[in-house]
Amino acid sequence: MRMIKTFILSGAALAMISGAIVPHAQAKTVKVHMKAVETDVVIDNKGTKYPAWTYDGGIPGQVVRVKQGDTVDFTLDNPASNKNSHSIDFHAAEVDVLNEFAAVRPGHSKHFVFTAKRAGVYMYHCGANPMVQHIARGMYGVIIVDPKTYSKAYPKPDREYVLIQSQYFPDADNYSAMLENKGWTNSLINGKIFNYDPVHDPNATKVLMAKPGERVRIFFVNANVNMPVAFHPIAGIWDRVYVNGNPKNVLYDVQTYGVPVAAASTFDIVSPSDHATNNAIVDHTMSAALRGAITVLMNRPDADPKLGKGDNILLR
Ligand SMILES: [Cu+2]
Repeated sequence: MRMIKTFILSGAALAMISGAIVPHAQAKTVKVHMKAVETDVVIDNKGTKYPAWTYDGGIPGQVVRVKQGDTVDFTLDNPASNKNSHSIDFHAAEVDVLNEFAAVRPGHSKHFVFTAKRAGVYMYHCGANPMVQHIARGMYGVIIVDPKTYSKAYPKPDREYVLIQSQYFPDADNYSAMLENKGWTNSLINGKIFNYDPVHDPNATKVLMAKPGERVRIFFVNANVNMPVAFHPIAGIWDRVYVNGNPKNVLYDVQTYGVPVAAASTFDIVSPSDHATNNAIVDHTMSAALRGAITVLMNRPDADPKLGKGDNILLR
């Protein structure tokens, strides 16, 4: 009896302690709101405009981030000012394609709830007809479902960045060309050609930064409509690749990892700690790399301390 009492007491004490020291141990409900916006956006570093379809007016849409077990309470508004129906398809949701993911007509809204049961990094996108055009014109983003805790297999990184790649079709109305994979002229990274590459585009002003030796974690989404990605860090080696972003699916010491269309994975890179270096993170598929899919990661002691931290992981 005495032993049972002690056991119960220590159980309660443990629960209290673990509640205090393990952040986000309890599942939450996270409200997410998006608005479909048909608008011109700038798709390169010199200001070229493109008639995009977007979530909330930008490409890509907002980063949605929850913990494994959290519930997402989601609303999509499609204002009456839009010409087209739009929808959302969260790859992290296990629901009914004909219900939750159904198209929403202009002037209507859609609300649904799902629980993010499986840790990982997932694409979301518009699935309204014709889907190829809704994705190619910019309606995509990422939902990160963090595992409940960090671990030896999935250590806490020093910096985090989101990179989402897509194909750019300047002829925005020609969806049959998109289906045939014809007429794409460039690759976009987070919505812009050579977004973070001042080496190949003198108009580029942004790069990713870290300090030498830091563990940099990249959440990568292939939002191309037809092209797989050969994801490679030039002058580096992926220390770990988490397939689909799940800590259970870990690969070590990988040069290039293939990311199919509509897939996402998580990539850790650790640069030499004793001197400054640079990496060029590319889709090694030449038709993509040389037309926009190169991102510079600078590893230097004076790296901007704000980059790759907190909400600053998708650099706009
Ligand atoms: Cu759409």
